[in-house]
Amino acid sequence: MSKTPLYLGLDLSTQSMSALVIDALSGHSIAEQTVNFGKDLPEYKAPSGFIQGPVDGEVFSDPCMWLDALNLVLERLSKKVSLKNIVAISGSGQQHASVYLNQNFEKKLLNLDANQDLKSNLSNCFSRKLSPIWMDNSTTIECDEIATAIGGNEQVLAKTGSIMIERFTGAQIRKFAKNHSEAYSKTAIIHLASSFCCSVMVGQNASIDYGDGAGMNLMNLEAQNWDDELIVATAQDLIDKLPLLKPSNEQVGSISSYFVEKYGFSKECQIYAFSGDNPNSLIGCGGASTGTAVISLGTSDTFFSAMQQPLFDPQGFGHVFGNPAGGYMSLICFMNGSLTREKICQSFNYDWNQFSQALTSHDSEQGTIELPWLNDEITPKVPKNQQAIDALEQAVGNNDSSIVRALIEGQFINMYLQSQWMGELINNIIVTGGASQNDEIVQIIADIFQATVNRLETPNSAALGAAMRAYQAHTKSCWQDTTRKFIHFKSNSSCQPGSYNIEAKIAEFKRLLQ
Ligand code: ADP
Ligand code: XUL
Repeated sequence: MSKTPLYLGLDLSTQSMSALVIDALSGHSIAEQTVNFGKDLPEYKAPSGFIQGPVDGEVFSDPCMWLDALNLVLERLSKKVSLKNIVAISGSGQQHASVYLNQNFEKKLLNLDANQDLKSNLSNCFSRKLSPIWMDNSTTIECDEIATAIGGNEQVLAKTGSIMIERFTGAQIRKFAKNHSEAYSKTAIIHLASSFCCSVMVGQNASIDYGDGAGMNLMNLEAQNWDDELIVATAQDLIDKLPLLKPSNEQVGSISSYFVEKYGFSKECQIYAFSGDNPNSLIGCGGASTGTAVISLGTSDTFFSAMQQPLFDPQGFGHVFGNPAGGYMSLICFMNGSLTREKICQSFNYDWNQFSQALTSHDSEQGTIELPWLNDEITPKVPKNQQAIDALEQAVGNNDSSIVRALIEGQFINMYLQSQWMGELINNIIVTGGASQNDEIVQIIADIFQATVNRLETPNSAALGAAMRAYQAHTKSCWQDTTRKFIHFKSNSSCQPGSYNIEAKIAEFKRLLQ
């Protein structure tokens, strides 16, 4: 077993919790473990990690499921790696999700009983049982109310880098405060998924970093602090319920004795601020400085890159977040990502190999495209497209698999069009996330963006980015050296663009929109 310094990155995503350990000498990952919420924790009845709420557009996850997953992933990891050699930890969380805790939380964190699991320790600390997550789009009314109070969405955009967005935490908090005022008043602290997980690891309330904090519609990007006007417009006494905002490389403290006793971590092991999955992926894909665009194909599809100065999307669909390496990052997020690809796959009763065959057996020159919105979309904001749903059903009936390519090209034509506000000439793209394992999807991306596309040794760039952030903060290395040390491309996986008539496809896409 290795005695060299090891760094751990945790990633609490929509569908799973993963842990990835990097070795500071070799610069490689030496262990990776994942707990899949649906498969490993079926008692939560959340096959993809979330459940729909009673009101249209509501989507929740159970924070106790996240705690169970943390126990399980560390237990599995402890069988592969000697955890006492881990010198520092950081982490990643799906963005925007919020966790509501009562006054017991802080006291309980100080005295976690290592003979019990985390859920049993913390079960009486929640003032809200379920956490609304990034897929929740039920807060249009609250978005309008807050924007009106601030003087319109232009003001909100200038302050926070995004117009009011349904899934962002501010509107979610307002809805809870309005509809469940008693439970809201019993809430002592509201964490993001990232800062919640960090608090548990360190045994005290942790701060929120600028990367994830920017996804709340509550942080003033320029001042890097809570925005007084937005806080007041969002909910009563909110400032008293929010953690502090801190840079992403903040040292939060030593690991809680719970993890020392239960899993054999060293008590010297340091915890650094956790951040959002996209900011972490930026780092874990080698995109700390400008010039590399990243496409993450997880539950959501996202497109992002580092930015020196904030530049805002005039249409209001894009966002500016804090870059954990300093400065900013741009981001656009698509709801019709992997779950839509799964729906297409399942409609034909295909596995991923058959899905890939369908993609390659129809050539793009001849084929048409379809609008890719089998579910409601947020970029752009459009309801699910009945024409596309009918076309898929008809194609399944006729056993016509050309629709698979038509829909996937539609997904990435939409991404191409929606990324134009960033104004960057993109020659190089890193593709990450679960679906980046699919060579045919990656080829379509290379063709549409006319860019070279590379992949990393691990598709779990959020966990890798978190581990790299722990290393960088702990050793105070520069980002260039950190990136050079830990970013390794998958060999023979570089994908070159083929010929593609982008103008004709865009014209067809726009015709379908009419
Ligand atoms: P998240 O981090 O949001 O939980 P992941 O990055 O782990 O998600 O990606 C999970 C998704 O990857 C699954 O929903 C699945 O649809 C997709 N996926 C896995 N393998 C393939 C493949 N070979 N082709 C296309 N999609 C895939
Ligand atoms: C980004 C977003 C998603 C989540 C889950 O704004 O909502 O990408 O971070 O991955």
